[in-house]
Amino acid sequence: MNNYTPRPEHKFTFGLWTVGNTGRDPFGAPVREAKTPAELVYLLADAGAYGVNFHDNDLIPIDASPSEADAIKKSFRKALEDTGLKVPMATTNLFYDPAFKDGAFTANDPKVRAYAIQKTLKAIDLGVEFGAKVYVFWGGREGTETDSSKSAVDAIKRNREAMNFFCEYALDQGYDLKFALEAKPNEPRGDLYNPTTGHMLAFIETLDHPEMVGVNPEVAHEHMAGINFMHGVAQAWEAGKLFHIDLNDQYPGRYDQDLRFGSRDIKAAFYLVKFLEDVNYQGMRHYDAHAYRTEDYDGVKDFAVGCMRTYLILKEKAEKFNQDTEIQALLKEINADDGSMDQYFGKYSAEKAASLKNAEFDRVVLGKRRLPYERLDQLTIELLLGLG
Ligand code: GCO
Ligand code: MN
Ligand code: MN
Repeated sequence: MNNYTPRPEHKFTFGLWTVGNTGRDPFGAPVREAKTPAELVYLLADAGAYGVNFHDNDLIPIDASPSEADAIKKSFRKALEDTGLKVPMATTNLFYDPAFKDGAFTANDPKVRAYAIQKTLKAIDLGVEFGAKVYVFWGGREGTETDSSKSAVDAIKRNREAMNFFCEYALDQGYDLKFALEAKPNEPRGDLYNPTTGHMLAFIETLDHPEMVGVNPEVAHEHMAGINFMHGVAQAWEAGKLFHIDLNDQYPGRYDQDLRFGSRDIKAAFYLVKFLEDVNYQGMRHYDAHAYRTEDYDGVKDFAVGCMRTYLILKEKAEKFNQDTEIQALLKEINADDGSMDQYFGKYSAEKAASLKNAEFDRVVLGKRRLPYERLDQLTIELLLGLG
């Protein structure tokens, strides 16, 4: 046993749809036989995960009869009891069925919107039944191919009304539940509304119960948008809104790849893990990724273990970064502060503004100061490459 062996206390979770992904893609048929939710629970427990999350229809097929649903729930519950795995998060599938081809909460057809709300109310009940404390909303079909079809303002208003409805519902039911909104710029729709975590954070502030709603940022989604994931996570964290996180990896500018965590941009993954560990993020480390299509279920286990090992390795690297004398000396130099400027910072006062306007700064000297970021970055790279 080494430090990199995933264990339940690390709070690693996977969606049923991740390890249960059969490798079907727009060009090809499944390459792995489907496993039941209970079988996937045993697989995840074997890999060292803490928990398993699901969409309503990952657990209960959309057309299951009540007796079929009961039987599935029974065997799933038994697998959870046998393994000790938890269900920290649940969500609704509002993208697969043809009924949602024009969106769910934002669809133009009011019957589709009402059905989407109904499906979500029932899915929330199902998640809570299995102990979920976080409920994720990912609006995979909440968008357009042609903006002739829909008012973007109406779409935002419809989405807001639905979220307000769910908040009141959770309060009414006395559920101990928080909501986490997951942004994605595109795919499966041509363009999705609220396309980044930043958009979501702004949207949340317009809700009736913003305190109940946070975000679920995903590495791949922000990388698809070509932006720095850790910055978005930091912004969410600073706002008290980092309720959940979807870890995976992604080359920018490509289709949604859902790669094993840290397998593409090690440096970005490092800064992310370092951030989560430095701020002592208490939430789940959830993987929303899937194994290559070339794998069988042994490979799926390799994939799951790989996601978690990479996190633990990067966590150790972050500790090394924080203890490295040369890195820390450089950071001290870069952040040197003799306190002489404190008089100008902080809360505004007319006196402060007046004295700042009279202060003298040597612009040329400021511009000449060397900031040794090349050395700092090289040391970071060497640490990641195994030196130091
Ligand atoms: C995707 C999304 C989904 C969501 C999931 C939970 O790109 O398909 O990331 O996997 O995370 O629906 O809400
Ligand atoms: Mn995704
Ligand atoms: Mn996701």
